[in-house]
Amino acid sequence: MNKQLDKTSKFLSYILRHQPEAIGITLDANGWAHIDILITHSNQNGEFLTRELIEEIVSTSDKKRFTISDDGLKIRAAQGHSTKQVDVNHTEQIPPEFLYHGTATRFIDSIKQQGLIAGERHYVHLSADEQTAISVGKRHGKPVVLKIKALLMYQQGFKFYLADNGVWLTQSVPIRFIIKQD
Ligand code: HQG
Repeated sequence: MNKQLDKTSKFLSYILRHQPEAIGITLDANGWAHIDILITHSNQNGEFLTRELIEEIVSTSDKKRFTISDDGLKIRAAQGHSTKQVDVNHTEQIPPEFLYHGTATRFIDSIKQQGLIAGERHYVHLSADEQTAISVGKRHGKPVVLKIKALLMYQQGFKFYLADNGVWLTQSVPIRFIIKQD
């Protein structure tokens, strides 16, 4: 992804996940923003944005971060929200036996005490493969992959959701379901 696309993608993540009010827009309960309003308000706030730029970001995003609605009028972040404006109706799904969470070594002591917590975001993020978890963990420091007994959690009443882009979400992961990978 080139520099302009990367910068605009980060801007869209910021607006659609965390601070829509920064450019004076609101998201609906499912996280959707009207593309026309998003473009107008972005440009009014000094952030260059066009329909073409949005479409290029959506189609080239490595993690498929954004979804455009079927009618082409709206856009939302697939997952990762912290804004209280939204409560995305993610698809509830039975997870595979194991899912993976990438974190950094510096968080391990705290995770051993508390389990995995969502923190600022609405959910703990999990992936179906270890490689993705390693790259997520690297964002925070030296990566560690935690293997999560997801199916057992589900069988014990924990809910799992699959976001539009394949990221698995759950509210928290108690310590007893975490296996540390070496
Ligand atoms: C850690 C990216 C201490 C947790 C990725 C993580 C993902 C604890 C950090 C998405 C803890 C939160 C989300 C505890 C959890 N004590 N630390 N009890 N429980 N943590 O960024 O999962 O590139 O909010 O391990 O691909 O890293 O932005 O979550 O290290 O899908 O599109 O607290 O963001 O996508 O960090 O990443 P984050 P995350 P994008």
